[in-house]
Amino acid sequence: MFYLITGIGGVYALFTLWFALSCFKERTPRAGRLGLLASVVLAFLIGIYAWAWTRGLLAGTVAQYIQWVVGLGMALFTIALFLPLGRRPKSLAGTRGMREGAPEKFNQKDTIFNRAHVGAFGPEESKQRWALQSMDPFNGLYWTLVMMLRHQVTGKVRPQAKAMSKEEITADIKRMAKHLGADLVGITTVKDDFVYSENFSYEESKLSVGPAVTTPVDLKHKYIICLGREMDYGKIHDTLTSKNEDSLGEIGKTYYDLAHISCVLASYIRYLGYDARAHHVRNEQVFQAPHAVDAGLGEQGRHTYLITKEFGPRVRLASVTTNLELVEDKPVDIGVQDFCENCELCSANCPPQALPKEKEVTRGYLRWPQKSEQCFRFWVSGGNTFGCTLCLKICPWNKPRFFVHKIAFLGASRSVVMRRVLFWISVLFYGREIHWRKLPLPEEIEMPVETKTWGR
Ligand code: B12
Repeated sequence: MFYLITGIGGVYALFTLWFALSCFKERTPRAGRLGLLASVVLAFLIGIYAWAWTRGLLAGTVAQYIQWVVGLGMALFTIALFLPLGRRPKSLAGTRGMREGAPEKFNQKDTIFNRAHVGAFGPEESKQRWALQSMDPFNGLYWTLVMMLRHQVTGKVRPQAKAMSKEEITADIKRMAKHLGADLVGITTVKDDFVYSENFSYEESKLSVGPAVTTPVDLKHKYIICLGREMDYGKIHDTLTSKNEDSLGEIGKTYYDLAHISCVLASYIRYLGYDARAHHVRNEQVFQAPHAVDAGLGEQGRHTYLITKEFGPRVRLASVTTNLELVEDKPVDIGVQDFCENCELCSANCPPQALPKEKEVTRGYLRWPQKSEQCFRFWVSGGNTFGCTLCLKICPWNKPRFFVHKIAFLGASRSVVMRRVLFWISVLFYGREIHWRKLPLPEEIEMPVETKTWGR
């Protein structure tokens, strides 16, 4: 029993030390200091135990009995961290498992950005919606590039289709998506409930002056290829600090990466002889997150967007729809529903309180809702609040891909025991509150290039 206790204790002490060093590297010094303290305490306890054992102080029957209980307890606890415990089979049904009541279509003109564009919140906020997003280290160039890819989502289909089996072509497309830069790829069928009824047009809907101009959506494709791209941990860490521009720049960059990946992938499918359309931030006909849930990329978190096993919520999404026959992926149960029901760090830390605590039935699905107007108005209320990503930053699933975190999420995606441990580590080591600072709005705001040709 001595070797079991010292062995497991030693592994925990080393793991905690590794955790502490990782925390310093990821710029969370409080967690690093506490981790260091915990590893020293553990090492000290193991040292005392080893000393007492070698001196023969633990040879009595009671001491032996206690050692058995402690040793077995430690072993069972460690195994329980990785056993499939507390699974939610309903998650394996994806969005179908969340259906409740009658679904309703959503018009893209009613998203909060597009309402702001045509002046729903006044002329100043409609301009800020464009100007503030471009206040990044790249002077908003990525956003201009994405806008240029607005008209590259469709194209000519090659007349002779390549003959390949469904399995071969699916593997080929996934390989190509990764080659182009996607970190995650999954395939599902297009769900009509998550397709906009109409598309909003920036060019024809005059800035600050309603009404919105829209075109009906007629998406006939059967399959959707969902693409995820990781955002840099360090850059997202800077959200709502004096270095917020870096975080904003990373958002623009990832949007551009995905616009490029989705447009080129759609083009490749058309080259194979099948119709395909890219959907990216400046030209999309679908809600990305629920499709990604069905494609097995992850699950919806309390903050309403997708949490993945690989990067947590720190991913952006785009997609390609096609009539090419593909092999579908299946939704996953990685423990997010259970975790988020017991963790409210994102809603508690949302400055405009835009994340309600309870799930609600919204347009036919029981899911976590978001008060988008509150979120958006906070974005345009400061010099560094545009693109606020605090709910993502504080999410315990948002960790860099260091070894210690990979091990923790391997367990969390399987076992309820690891999920509870992880939550308490988040609260005790990283803290319950996130620190942020709002900067004043700039006096002059310059409109970005892409808006220059629109009516003002
Ligand atoms: C408009 C918009 C916003 C608006 C409004 C959000 C809203 N809920 O409407 C505002 C400004 C608030 C916003 C903020 C953010 N957004 Co936003 N947003 C969008 C956008 C462009 C359109 C969403 C939309 O049509 N909303 C209107 C209706 C549909 O909203 P809703 O009823 O609340 O439904 C939302 C979800 O619940 C989900 N959904 C709808 N039906 C169903 C059904 C089921 C079963 C499920 C599970 C989910 C689900 O889809 C909607 C968007 O997430 C999408 C891109 C896209 N096409 O999906 C990105 C998108 C959702 N945003 C994204 C992100 C990352 C953010 C921010 C973190 C900002 C940032 N810095 O990056 C914050 C997070 C705020 C929050 N907690 O939600 C990512 C999410 C990536 C992910 N991991 O899932 C997306 C997909 C953009 C992208 N291409 O990557 N966003």
